[in-house]
Amino acid sequence: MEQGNQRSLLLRLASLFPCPPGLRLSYGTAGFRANGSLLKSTVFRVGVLAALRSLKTRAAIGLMITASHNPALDNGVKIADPHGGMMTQEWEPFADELANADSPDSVVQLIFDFVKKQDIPFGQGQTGEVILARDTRPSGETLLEAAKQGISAVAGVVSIDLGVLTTPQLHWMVRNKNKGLKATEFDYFSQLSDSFRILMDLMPEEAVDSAVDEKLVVDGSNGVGGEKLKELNKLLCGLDIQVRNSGKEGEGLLNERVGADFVQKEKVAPLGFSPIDVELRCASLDGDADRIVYFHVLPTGHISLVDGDKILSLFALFIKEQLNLLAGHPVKLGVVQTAYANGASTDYLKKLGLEVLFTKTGVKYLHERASEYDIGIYFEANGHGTILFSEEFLRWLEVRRSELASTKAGSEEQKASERLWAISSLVNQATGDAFSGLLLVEVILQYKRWSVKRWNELYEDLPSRQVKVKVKDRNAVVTENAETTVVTPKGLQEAINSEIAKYTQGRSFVRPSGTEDVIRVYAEASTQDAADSLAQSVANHVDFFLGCGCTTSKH
Ligand code: G16
Repeated sequence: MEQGNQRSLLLRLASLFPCPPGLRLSYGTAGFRANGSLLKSTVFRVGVLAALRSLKTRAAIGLMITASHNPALDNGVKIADPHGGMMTQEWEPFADELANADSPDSVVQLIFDFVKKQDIPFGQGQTGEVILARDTRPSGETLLEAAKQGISAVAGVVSIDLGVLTTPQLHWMVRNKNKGLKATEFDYFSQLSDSFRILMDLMPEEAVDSAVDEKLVVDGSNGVGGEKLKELNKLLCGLDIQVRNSGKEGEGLLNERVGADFVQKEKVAPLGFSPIDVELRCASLDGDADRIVYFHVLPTGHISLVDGDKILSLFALFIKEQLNLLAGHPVKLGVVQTAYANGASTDYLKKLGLEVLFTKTGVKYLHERASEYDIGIYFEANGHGTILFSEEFLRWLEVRRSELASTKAGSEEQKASERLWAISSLVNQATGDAFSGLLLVEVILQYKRWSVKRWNELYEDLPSRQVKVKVKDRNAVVTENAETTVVTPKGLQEAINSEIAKYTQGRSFVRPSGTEDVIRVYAEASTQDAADSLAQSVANHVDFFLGCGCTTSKH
């Protein structure tokens, strides 16, 4: 298409999606998020951006409509790059400018300037492809249509609408498609269930004979995860998952007192779970099924939470055990956490002899650091994480597997090589995935014949509390040192330090959320009362420094 025609097509379509007056958005921790009714122009523009990214990378790009753990009326949009991970951070400033441009003319001008700067083969006969999906939010369908319009505004790029998917499914499909591998939803379910079966088949006999006698029940957060998990369950051998809060009519609202975010932050059982469930092994997904936490219900109705840190610890322990059985390769194994990681988990991982790195909040940061290892395990305490295997390590493992299959078949060493291979195929290599995380947890608990209670005893969490503070401008808080030190406003960090000093084992930090319009406060101390009180005093300082006299709410 000629440049003049391309310009007028963009202008015409951009004019159909005016930006609501005063709307200012930032790409944030995981894409743009706001009330769904405000997002049509943003999603249209992100559609254009995804199409340009496809032209630039000459590969398929993913576009997901979701606001994950946010309330049902919110929505959001994020982009998956060709490798299946989050969009390169280099394009985030352009995404921000584009989303906030105040007129169709400025949208078009920004696009043409960016195309020139990035040397994107735009209007030169180059073709591209954007794969779209959405979660179950009421505004999802309309926003997906806006994204398609944005993609259609870029000549040569087509959209492929995959309808309702979990976020990790879409990331997995983008990665597989660009690697020339099978990439349908059925392929996704098959890969997970096949590798799960291989791991179950490699189970030591004593473990098979004494299966853990707890039923697994999963809270689907009334989102996309519940129904999809039921589909996966049909293909599983050796595990039967019951799903509650699957989002069917009458079961409640998306993320409303249910789901991984609620359970992890509030430390209470989701709706639909009660003391009669004491004998069950329970897990919660979040709204788009990229996070998972476990818990078990206590007779008092409280829960004992097994968060992302404990999932990370379980995975690290098991991978290390398998590597110890496998001679011949100095494997660089490392773990990545954020400041939210419970101090006790970091101590535990270090005692296991592991290198522990810290990054800012956001899987895009953790994923990047974890990919520097042969095997890199990353998890946020909120249950978002995965295990990454480097291509080089997998090449080595493939050779070693076949050597061991012919020289030491049936040995523990040979089985360890097969287990690691199966784990690399089970665990989503593109992003954190509640389903693959759940299946690996289930395998390991079965290998070890551990109940959730026994797993929880790996180490004792330091009591902690999270609160959020509504302020006038959350961007007024700037942090450094992986979000553990406030740089501005001046004086706030000193105030936090003086509170921390009052508590045994006290630790606290504050940061602006990238998905909600709040400042998050985290505190840890030697007792729950002390952690609660530290969190509250720090929240009061935040309120004072950022001065809006607004409410502070739990979690
Ligand atoms: C997203 C990110 C996570 C992050 C979470 C909360 O999760 O992918 O890495 O931990 O937001 O971020 P913040 O504290 O900045 O609001 P999700 O599951 O909501 O997509």
